[in-house]
Amino acid sequence: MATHPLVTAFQQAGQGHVFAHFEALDSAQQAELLADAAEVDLAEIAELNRTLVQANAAAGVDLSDLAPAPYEALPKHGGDAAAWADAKRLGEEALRAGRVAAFVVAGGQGTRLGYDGPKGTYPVTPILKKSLFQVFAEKLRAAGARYGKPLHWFIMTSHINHAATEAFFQEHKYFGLDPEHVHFFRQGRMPAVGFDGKILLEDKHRIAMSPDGHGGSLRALQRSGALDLMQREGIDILSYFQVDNPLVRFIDPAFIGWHLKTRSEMSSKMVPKAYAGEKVGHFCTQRGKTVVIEYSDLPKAMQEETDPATGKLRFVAGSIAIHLLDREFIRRMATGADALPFHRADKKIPCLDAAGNPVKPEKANGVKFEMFVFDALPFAKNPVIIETDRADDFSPVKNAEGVDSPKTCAEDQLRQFARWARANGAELPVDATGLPAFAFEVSPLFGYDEDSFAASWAASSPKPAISAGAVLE
Ligand code: UD2
Repeated sequence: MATHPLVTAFQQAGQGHVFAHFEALDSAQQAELLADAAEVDLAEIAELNRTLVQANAAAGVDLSDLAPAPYEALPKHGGDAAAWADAKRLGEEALRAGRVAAFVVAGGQGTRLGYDGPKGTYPVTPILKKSLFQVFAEKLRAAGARYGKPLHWFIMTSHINHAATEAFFQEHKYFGLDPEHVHFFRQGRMPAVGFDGKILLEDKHRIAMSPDGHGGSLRALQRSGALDLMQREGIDILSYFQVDNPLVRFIDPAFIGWHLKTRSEMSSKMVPKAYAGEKVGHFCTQRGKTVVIEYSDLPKAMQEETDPATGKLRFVAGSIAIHLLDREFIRRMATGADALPFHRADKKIPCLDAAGNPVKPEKANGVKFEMFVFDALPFAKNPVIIETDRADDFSPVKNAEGVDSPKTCAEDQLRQFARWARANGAELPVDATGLPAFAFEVSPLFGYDEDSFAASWAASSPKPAISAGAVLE
């Protein structure tokens, strides 16, 4: 039998071992291995081996000439109230014109949470235990009704959770959304390599592949036809958020307005870091460009550095992974000369040894390659960063216990509900942190932000009773 061209290509690239067991596989397995192999860009892997694997992790991230990035402060912190009001008006106009779509990256594996299943299916609300996906879906429905334009929603999954994610939406009838407006697509994958640059096998018929990072979303948006769909529908702004954060205001008129009025191609929200070592990216400038330096890459001394005049943290602007991206900017990043760099992550990767026996490594034995979406910022024209209130935008579920856990997230939701209710005159006892004395829940369909809550509250007669276990719908 003639050698398959992929086998030849792998041999020529010094990766022939991938097919070491090929002859012993049955035809279905051979087809599986060939399909995996077809996904691998050998030239890209050779380049990454040269620049990231052989160059060693010590090559690291460029920290030269870093300075804190400027941002638009909230009016209560000295920002220009008239400019914020103007931005909000512009954003509302764009929403009424149907120019905005939502985009959640949900390809991650939720390993830290120890939850088996797509993370978006995780129950988060305090009383009804609605899933993350349901919370987002209802926010979207409510915003569509508010602005008189149903919104499109793009959901990026990975190979591991794609089918389960789609099934979850079908089972729940898309949470009342029009299925024609909900679009699932898979992100790309990258093979893992050993420290010697050799592609690792997960099994004799399987390459050890993993998701290519949330930065892979830019390529995947192009490849899946999402950008073309946006273009046909007259949508030019994509609102990007992460699946783990039910508080996120992904339909935020002021943010959209800032993006529009500064003619920004990619905009971001920041919160002042809660403490020096908080695990968020840091917005910085570097030789005239905006960059995000991940917490793991910024030396502790810089994370802790304070401004001598104010005593406050110098690199204070934390990235909470909420962005707006222009459609054509995404297309340029996905297809043009500008491309996101890959980051190296050393991991324990179960694989086969040279003899074909399974290995369960105790320490890191190889490298995974991932792209980060915020690495698009230095390529964007006029990137703008705006401040947001953490309490209004950010309380992720990442860990089973402790910080950023289901418990802290449920409490932050309760604080938000209580804040909205009290601002509209409800009598509700809260403690010094704003946490109400009992649990209740506000459906996003009643209110998903301050304004929508206030509108529903004003329209309610009599006013909803808020007591333990109450649900405002
Ligand atoms: C991310 C940011 C961090 C901060 C924080 C806020 C990075 C590297 N760090 O940290 O700066 O903003 O979030 O919560 O982004 N995902 C995919 N495909 C992948 C990998 C991830 O869709 O291949 C999704 C994942 O489903 C989740 C999001 O990206 O929605 C973030 O992933 P993470 O939990 O790995 O990010 P984390 O907490 O390290």
